[in-house]
Amino acid sequence: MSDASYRDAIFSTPLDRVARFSFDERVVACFPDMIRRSVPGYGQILAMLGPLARRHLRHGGHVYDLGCSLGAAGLALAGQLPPAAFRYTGVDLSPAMVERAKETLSAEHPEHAMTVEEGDIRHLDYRPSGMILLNFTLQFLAPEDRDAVIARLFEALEPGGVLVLSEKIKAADEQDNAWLVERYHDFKRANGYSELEISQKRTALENVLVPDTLEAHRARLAQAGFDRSLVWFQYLNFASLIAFKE
Ligand code: GEK
Repeated sequence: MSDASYRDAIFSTPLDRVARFSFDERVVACFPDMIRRSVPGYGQILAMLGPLARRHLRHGGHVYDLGCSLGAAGLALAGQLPPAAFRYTGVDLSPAMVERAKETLSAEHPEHAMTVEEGDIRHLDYRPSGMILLNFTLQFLAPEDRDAVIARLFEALEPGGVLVLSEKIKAADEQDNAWLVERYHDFKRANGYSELEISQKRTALENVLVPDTLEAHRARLAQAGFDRSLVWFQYLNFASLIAFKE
């Protein structure tokens, strides 16, 4: 990804008051490093977006990337598909993310039709789209807002369209969940995060990132009208689903 990427040390010093996690300039600067070291399977999920688009998006179809951050999904698609294959709209609430995503996409893939807009995915005026990506974004919305967003995405999808939904998840069984969370912390330790960083980030994300179970996700997708959904990827407590609109 971008060469202007710094190592994530946001939670490496004791903070008097642990800051609530937000997507500000400080996070943007180290975002590629942070997400790679803290989201198991992030790279594998991005790597499958091209093949999924090739299979499910008509030639020249439109792709929404909601909560696009620095446009990593757009970069992955443009790296795998020719310019005429798709049109991309990234949307993010954070002005700092949008600015950097625009710069990166136009610098790396000037031939591809890719735009990035600042916006709140809860209130967007959605255009018809053939593929919608929610890559680790729904989890940051308040739980009471999630049903309505998924229902609106179902409406925006063209027949034959797909929604790719990647999320941090919670296991329904408490013991299973504890095991997954502990192994996830092992994953972070193995990726160089200290005990202090792990515990401070955990506190900062409390009430900001509230995970659902896979069962809750699938029930929500069905409720919104999706004919079929399945989990196509899972690594510890991180999973990606694909939902089909027939
Ligand atoms: C990736 N998809 O690299 N509207 C728009 N954006 C929002 C909203 C909202 N209501 N709430 C949060 N965001 C990316 C990774 S990161 C995941 C997604 C993470 C944005 C927020 O500003 C941030 O950029 C993104 O959702 C979540 O493939 O940091 O773990």
